Amino acid sequence: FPDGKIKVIFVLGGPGSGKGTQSALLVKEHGFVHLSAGDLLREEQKREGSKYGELIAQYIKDGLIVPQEVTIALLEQAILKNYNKGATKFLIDGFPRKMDQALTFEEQIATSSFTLFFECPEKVMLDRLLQRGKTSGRADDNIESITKRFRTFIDTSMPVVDHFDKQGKVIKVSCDQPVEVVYDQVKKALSEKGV
Ligand code: UP5
Ligand code: MG
Repeated sequence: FPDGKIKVIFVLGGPGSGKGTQSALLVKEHGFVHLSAGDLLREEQKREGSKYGELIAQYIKDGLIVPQEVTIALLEQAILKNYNKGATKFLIDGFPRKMDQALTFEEQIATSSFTLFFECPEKVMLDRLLQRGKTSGRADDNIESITKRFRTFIDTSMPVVDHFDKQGKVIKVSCDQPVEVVYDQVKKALSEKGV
C-alpha cells in the first residue's frame, strides 16, 4: 500500500483481555474495519481445501503463534478486499504477536499509527475465558490451552508491545473494568490521538 493510504491501529492484549469486544464497539461508532488475526486463522482452518487447516488447528490448541507467512497472507488479503471497497481505517486485533510478524508487516504492508494495549491481570482473563469456554466452542478455551496462551503472551508477544512502546506508540488501557468503562477510556485515548 502506498504510504499513508491506509491507517492501521494494532489492538493487543492478553488472551481474554477484551480485544474483540472493544474492537466491535469501535467498528460501530468509528467506521473502522475490524480484522482479528485469530478469526481469520479460524476461518482458514475451516475452509475446505485449505492446506493449512491442520497446522492452524494444532498451533491454536497449543497456544503457539502460527508461522507468519500464513497469518500475514490472510491479513493482506482481507485488507486488500476491504480497501478495494473503499475502506482505509483498519483495527488489527491480536496481531502482531511475535517480533518477526511486527517487522514484516510494517515493512511490507503498512506502518501502524499506534497500538492499543489492554492491560489485564491474568486471573481476570482466566475467569473470562473459562466462562466463555462453556459456550464458545473454541478449541483453546480450556485450562490446558489457556495456560499455554498465557505463556506465549508473556514470552513472545510482550516483546512486541515493548518494541512499539519504545517508539512511543503504545496506548495502555486497563481492561479490568466493565465493558462500557473500558470503552470510554478507549475513546478518550483515541480522541487524544486525533482519531
Ligand atoms: N469480556 C470482554 N471484556 C470484558 C469486560 N470489560 N468485562 C467483563 N467481561 C468482558 O473477550 C473475552 C471474554 O471476556 C468474552 O466472553 C467477553 O464477553 C468478555 P474478547 O473480547 O473475546 O477478548 P479477546 O482479547 O479478543 O480474547 P481472545 O480469546 O480472542 O484472545 P486471544 O488473543 O487469545 O485469541 P485470538 O483469537 O487473537 O488468537 C487465538 C490463537 O490464534 C492464538 O493463541 C494463536 O494460536 C493464534 N494466532 C496466531 O498464531 N497468530 C496471530 O497473529 C493471531 C493468533
Ligand atoms: Mg479475540
